[in-house]
Amino acid sequence: SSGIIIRVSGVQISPSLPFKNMKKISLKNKKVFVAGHAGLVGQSLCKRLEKENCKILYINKKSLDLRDFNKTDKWLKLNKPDYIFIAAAHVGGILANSSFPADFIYDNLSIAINLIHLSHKNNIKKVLYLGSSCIYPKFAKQPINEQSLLTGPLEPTNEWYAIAKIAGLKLCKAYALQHKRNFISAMPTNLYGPGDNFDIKSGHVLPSLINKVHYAVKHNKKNVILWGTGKPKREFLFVDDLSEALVFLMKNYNEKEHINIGSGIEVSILNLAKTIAKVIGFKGKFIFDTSKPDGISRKFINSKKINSLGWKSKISLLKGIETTYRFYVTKKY
Ligand code: GFB
Repeated sequence: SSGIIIRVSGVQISPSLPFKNMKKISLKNKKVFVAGHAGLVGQSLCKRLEKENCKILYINKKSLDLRDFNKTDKWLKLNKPDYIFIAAAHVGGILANSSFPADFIYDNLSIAINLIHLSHKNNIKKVLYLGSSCIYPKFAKQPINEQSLLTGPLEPTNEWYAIAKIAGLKLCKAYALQHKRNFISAMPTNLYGPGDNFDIKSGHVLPSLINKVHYAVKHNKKNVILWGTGKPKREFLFVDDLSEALVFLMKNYNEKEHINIGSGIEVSILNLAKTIAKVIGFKGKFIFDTSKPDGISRKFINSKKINSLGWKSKISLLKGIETTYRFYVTKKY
């Protein structure tokens, strides 16, 4: 074979392969199903996949309920995708998560069970399942590495969603172990971008604050209410950076262990609010509603593994918020 072989304690490592099992695939002319194409991740991913010259398959929620096993099976048999990105999920901010525990656990478990089992049944070549950084224990050592999974109790405000996401990544691993399936999973940190849910009640902090601050500027309000104390920290990743990572992993990553996708950009909620105020031009004050939960105090993930494979986030928080705000105002991206 070509290339130099280094022998370390009897194990052969080729320097051209940054990690074991590296088997590059091409998406060119392949049928790629983006489950959840209309969501924050799905919209950005479909746009990114256009560069791959693949055939993107998608289906509206109203036409196919992914929680329905038989209908999903029928659709997969008819459309025969080669690859699947599972970006479909029931998502929401801290209040939605704590108000609708049954919906969050049932919907996300059903989507994961159906799509992963049916991908096996229908011989899908490779699946990439999307988790979330809330799967990690509340008191995990920061920055949180992949091995911290299931080493302690979860954050109560999102444990229902987290349990479903943990089940999803374990399903991928189980089918990889038992049936040699190339089903991989990725754990992104808090995401944002155009196409987000800007609703004040159900949205995540960043789009909700864009909505609130924009409203305050428009109506000459002096104050904007922040939930909790403003002290918790979050790591924010712009969704187009995530899409780059997802395509990269689909092409290059074949390990059974899940992999973190973070930006390294961590800010307190108050500083996030100040950055949003700067972008929108809000000169008023932030006041705190401490009857609302803070959630986890910090969840900064360790992205050394994906960084060492060659992916890094590129978009700064300021640039990402500007792009997201432009979308919020113009609906154009
Ligand atoms: O983004 P967020 O709703 O969810 O809230 P999590 C992050 C932080 O922002 C919390 C505070 O400390 C909130 O109290 N916050 C301040 C606000 N003002 C607001 C506001 O107007 N709206 C919102 N939504 N928050 C989610 C999980 O947790 O993270 C999901 O619920 C998922 O399961 C997602 O994992 C990535 O970051 O706390």
